[in-house]
Amino acid sequence: MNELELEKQFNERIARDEKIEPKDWMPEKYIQTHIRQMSQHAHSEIVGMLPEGNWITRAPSLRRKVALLAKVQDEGGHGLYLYSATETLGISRDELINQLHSGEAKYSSIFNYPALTWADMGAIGWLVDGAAIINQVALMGASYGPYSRAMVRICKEESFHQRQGYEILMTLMNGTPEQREMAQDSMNRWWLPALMMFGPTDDKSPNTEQSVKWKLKRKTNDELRQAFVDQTVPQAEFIGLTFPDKDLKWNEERKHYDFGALNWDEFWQVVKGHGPCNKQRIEARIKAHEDGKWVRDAAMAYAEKQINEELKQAI
Ligand code: BYC
Repeated sequence: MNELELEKQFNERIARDEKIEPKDWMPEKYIQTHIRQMSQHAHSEIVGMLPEGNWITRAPSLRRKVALLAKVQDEGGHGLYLYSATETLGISRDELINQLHSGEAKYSSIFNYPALTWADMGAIGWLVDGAAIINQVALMGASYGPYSRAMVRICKEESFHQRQGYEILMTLMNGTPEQREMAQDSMNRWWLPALMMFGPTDDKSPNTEQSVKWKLKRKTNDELRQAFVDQTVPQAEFIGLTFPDKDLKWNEERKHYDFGALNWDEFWQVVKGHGPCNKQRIEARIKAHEDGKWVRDAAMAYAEKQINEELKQAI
């Protein structure tokens, strides 16, 4: 079968909502686009462990510490499923990690902002994981089987993360005036960066059109952003938090909330490496990778020993 016929069959399978599996024929651009998005997603999970990881030793109670520890470990697990799923497209883990460390691969802009107070653990769980869930629930319907299946488990875990974040903020909002102020300050700093997690507006998003056709993206950046705003406003109002956006209001005609323009210059600065924490995040990842070399070496030496022993027994 020639390339054109293969591509026609492939597009028909996508149209029928069939999952594409690792050994199936895929157009080269489908492979490269998936490697780009899935590895960016994996890197985001791994770099995303850093802002919260920094607060584990400062959690205000044993219960909070246990929950935060479990959450950060879950994010590490999500990164690992996603790296494995990306490897099924023919790229090695080493190559993926090198792309992150060299700055060639992106990771979510949101993790380049600092986590300054305990309330930020609430805002990250509620807003950042909340934004991630909106996107990832849609991605459960993605056409590439390993990506779509990874999302099912990831979404279950993210919903616990979101609730633990919301509960932290609810507790602070029921506390002293200083605690309420801390929660509001956190909301003021994380709300707009969380909205920018969904990426540029649709008219400025070069990848959306093709990714929607391939069912890599099931919704556009603006559709997801709007769904997130609509879901989050009543939750904030319920615990008494306000939004740092004077244009945020219900639009009866659209049956959605309107919201103000986002600062896209800031977004691109952060994406290009000039956010408040980009340098320290990458340095922390490189150090962790170097510090972990002995573990990888030991695992490889053990695997080699097992293979040699099996070979000896077979002879
Ligand atoms: N940050 O054409 P567009 C988590 C880039 S982690 C940085 O719209 P696309 C968690 C984009 O890559 C969950 N870069 O792109 C973990 C593209 O550049 P390239 C993270 C961004 O791919 C720990 C360019 O801008 N979730 O939950 O169609 C603790 C043009 O954009 C961003 C995912 O990764 C950004 N925010 O759409 C707590 C979800 N936005 O690559 C929580 C999977 C855009 O062409 N990813 N760019 O050079 C996606 O759904 C899509 O990749 C995006 C962007 C919606 C993010």
